[in-house]
Amino acid sequence: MLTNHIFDSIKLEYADMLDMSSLCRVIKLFKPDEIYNLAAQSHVKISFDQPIYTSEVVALGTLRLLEAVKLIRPQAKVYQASSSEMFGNSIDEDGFQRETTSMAPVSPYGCAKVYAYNICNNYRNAYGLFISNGILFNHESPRRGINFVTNKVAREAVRIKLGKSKKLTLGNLKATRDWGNAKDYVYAMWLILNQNKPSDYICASGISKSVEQLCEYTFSSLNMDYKKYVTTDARYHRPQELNDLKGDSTKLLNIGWKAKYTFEDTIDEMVEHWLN
Ligand code: F7E
Repeated sequence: MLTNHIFDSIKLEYADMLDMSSLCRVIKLFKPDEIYNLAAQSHVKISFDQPIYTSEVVALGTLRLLEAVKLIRPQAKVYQASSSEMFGNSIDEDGFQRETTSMAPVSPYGCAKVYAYNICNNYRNAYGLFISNGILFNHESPRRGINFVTNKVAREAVRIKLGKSKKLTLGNLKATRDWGNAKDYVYAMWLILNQNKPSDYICASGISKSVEQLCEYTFSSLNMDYKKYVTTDARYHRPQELNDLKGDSTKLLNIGWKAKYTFEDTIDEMVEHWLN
């Protein structure tokens, strides 16, 4: 298991974003100084199939957490996992999304994240709580679920290489994403919360690649031509697609963040994981 190494150093408790009393219970129990809200139904395509559940967890779940913090532990700092999905197809003239880019989400998940982002800013301003939004673009690692495109491609390319599978079926190959490494982005979360004042920050690599380019790199790293194996099927298409993402992290770079890993490092790490 990828997470076994950490179980001796952490204490787990049950709680649920749908159950405010459970959030109150763990906050009373641990009296945390820092709270990182990464809880979500985070799969964009699934959010079209389960829009109400997604919104309950992502949007109202965040509000339940903020209410619990306000009532029980107002001195805690709160990190909110905001998402590049909030921008939808809104792009600045130079091709980037940044903190000032307007938000026009194109999925129930994106809409719910916009609500969560807005209620965080509202609670920061109305009640003086220390709440910061990290607006993170796609960040990947071998721990990524295999129904997200990077790990789906890495896993299936390795299975094809090993003769365990014959083809990889995907949806939209033309969409572009700004893919970074989860380790760099988790450091950003900590850095964002450890500033003197709460604020909102973009975290992105600033480099955008298409799903097709992801396939090309992954298969060629295993000495294969993706064109021989990759097919597409409408069942993996979304009712509305977010076409292009590329983030400008200038504000985060100015407080000392710097990515250590490239897109290629990250995909290599995922391929290596499946090979092992
Ligand atoms: O899709 C296309 C798909 O599901 C990336 C979440 O962490 O990042 C993630 O959301 C792209 C899309 O991630 C398949 O249409 C093609 O254009 O890996 P994904 P996502 O939707 O960008 C944001 C920042 C979040 O906040 C989310 O929680 O790849 N694509 N074919 C496919 N995607 C999937 N999953 N499967 C395919 O077969």
